[in-house]
Amino acid sequence: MSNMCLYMAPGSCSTAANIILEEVEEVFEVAVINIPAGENRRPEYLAINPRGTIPSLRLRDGSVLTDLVAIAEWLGRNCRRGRYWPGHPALQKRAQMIMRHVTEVVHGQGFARVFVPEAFACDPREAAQVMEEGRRIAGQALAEAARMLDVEAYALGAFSVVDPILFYVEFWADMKSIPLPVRLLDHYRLMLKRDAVYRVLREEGYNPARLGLAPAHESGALRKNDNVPP
Ligand SMILES: N[C@@H](CCC(=O)N[C@@H](CS)C(=O)NCC(=O)O)C(=O)O
Repeated sequence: MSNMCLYMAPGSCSTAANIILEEVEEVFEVAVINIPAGENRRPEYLAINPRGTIPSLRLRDGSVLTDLVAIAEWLGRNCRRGRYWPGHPALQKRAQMIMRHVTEVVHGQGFARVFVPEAFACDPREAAQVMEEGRRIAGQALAEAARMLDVEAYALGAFSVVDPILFYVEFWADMKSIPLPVRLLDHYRLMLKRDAVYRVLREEGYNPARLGLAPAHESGALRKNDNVPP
């Protein structure tokens, strides 16, 4: 059996999968897919992931996971004796809810418009407007995400695979100067202190010392005694 292989692009949502693989201390290979050069639409990659998206994770038995949430849950459940996947069914449900909100709404509805406005605009002249709309949607969805988290520290209290998923959109918000709610800025800074996060950011070409410096956006913040959904 061969090592796992992560198909990724530096600075993309695959950063979350890269961090999780480091956190669970798996030995894995990396295949960099150059999206601007169209490598994700070539037959070789479409044979691995017919949707042409990254990340994809080839497991040791040769099967492939082609969705970030599925990758996170699989690694959480199956590596390091499941220590980064919550044991309680209510927390598992919350983990799913937060990860889906991040990938489908914050990323899929918000940041996708910021990074690939042409996918949402019929007329190229509308690109600037679509990007602005994307920033607004991302900001609002990040405020909603802040309200889904445990009040302190990591998303579910203890560190789990949910945290790197949340991290990648916090990182994008930082890159794009979209202010983070206080709760997310605290979470982002906490994540930046983790060894695995530091290593992955360096490997992907970023300087962690320059990140997390922007001030927080107050609305959407959670205080210690606010209600948290079960
Ligand atoms: N829901 C998918 C979305 C992945 C996604 O959109 N990845 C982007 C990079 S961040 C991508 O592959 N873009 C290239 C394309 O869609 O052609 C997942 O969670 O894996």
